[in-house]
Amino acid sequence: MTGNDARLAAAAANFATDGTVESITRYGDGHINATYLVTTDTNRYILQRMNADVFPDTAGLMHNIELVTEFLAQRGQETLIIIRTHDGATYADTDSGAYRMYAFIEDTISYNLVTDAAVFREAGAAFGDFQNQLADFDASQLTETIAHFHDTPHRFEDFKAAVAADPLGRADRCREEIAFFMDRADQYPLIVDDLEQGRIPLRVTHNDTKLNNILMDATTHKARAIIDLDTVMPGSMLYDFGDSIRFGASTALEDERDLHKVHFSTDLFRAYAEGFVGRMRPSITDREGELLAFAGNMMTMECGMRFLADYLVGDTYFAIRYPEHNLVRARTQIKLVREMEEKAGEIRAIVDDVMSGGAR
Ligand code: ADP
Ligand code: GN1
Ligand code: MG
Repeated sequence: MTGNDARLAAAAANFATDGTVESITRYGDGHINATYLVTTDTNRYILQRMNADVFPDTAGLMHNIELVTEFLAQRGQETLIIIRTHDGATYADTDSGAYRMYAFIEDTISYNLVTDAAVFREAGAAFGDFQNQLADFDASQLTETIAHFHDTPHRFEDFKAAVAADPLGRADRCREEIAFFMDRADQYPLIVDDLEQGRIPLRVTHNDTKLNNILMDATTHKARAIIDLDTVMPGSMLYDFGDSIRFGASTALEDERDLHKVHFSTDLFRAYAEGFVGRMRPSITDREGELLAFAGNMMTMECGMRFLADYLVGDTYFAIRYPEHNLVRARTQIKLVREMEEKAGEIRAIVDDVMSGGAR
């Protein structure tokens, strides 16, 4: 047993699992938490070492998740099930960090790439349902787990600071990519300003709606549960719509190195919009409807500048598998934004059609 195995075994032992732990292995493709599959002789669980740099207020974070999962479960929605510690706590503080455990949601798949538009339409419907379900959740109960999470102008300030500091001398290798984000500075306030001025409503949103944060039934391909509830906070539905589009309306993985494979698919955009708007149409305001066509651009620019900033400062935020990983990710985001810009007219026409009830 390695030191790490021993630490994980000790962490898992805090939780009230059924059966005897047989194995603990690394699991999934999240960029933030360290996720493990725990197998006992009778059951399976997810063990996560929470990222304390990203989420410093562990208690606040877990309280949010407790409230949101209870609220969803009461409405009959399958959701994350928190496995408590032997002391009844929602997480365990150990020498090697704070851990939590969830029941493993069996017989599901999560996708890193959309291979079938129907899956993406289903994801849209599930995230639409999520917002509808949380419409009467009292948002004042929620802790803001990451301040300014989708405040794009704020993200841009961080990005400029990273460029200015350039602690590893990496900026020279990505002047074009840096210029891409500098050139679009006038676009960043669009959604946050509307929220601040009350032109669009503040809702309870997921804020991290990439496709691998939703589990689909392995047999029926219907959405089962929305996971990764760490960033459920007050926000705009445009964040949730836009972030799903950023990740799922691409023809390639988020970290595809061959940019010839990376395209923005208007067919996939339409599929997601049909699913999401199909569930939310009655509550979408005129202004939200107008901004839907731009939400994907905004969230993709924001995520792209976050990846590039992280590359510049030495990869302190997103987990990487090789030194240029964050730069590769930033480049796919740039390619997607360029194509969204080229296809803006078509995207707008799809939104108008879907908003007026059109579906193919
Ligand atoms: P991160 O914040 O690092 O993205 P996630 O909470 O999204 O971490 O978990 C990472 C991955 O682990 C998910 O994309 C999913 O594949 C898997 N996963 C997480 N929780 C569960 C669960 N309860 N049941 C099954 N799979 C899960
Ligand atoms: C992170 O946690 P994960 O891997 O689902 C990040 C998102 C980014 C995403 C990019 C808390 O999501 O904001 O959009 O990576 N989550 C956090 O893939 O920063
Ligand atoms: Mg995740």
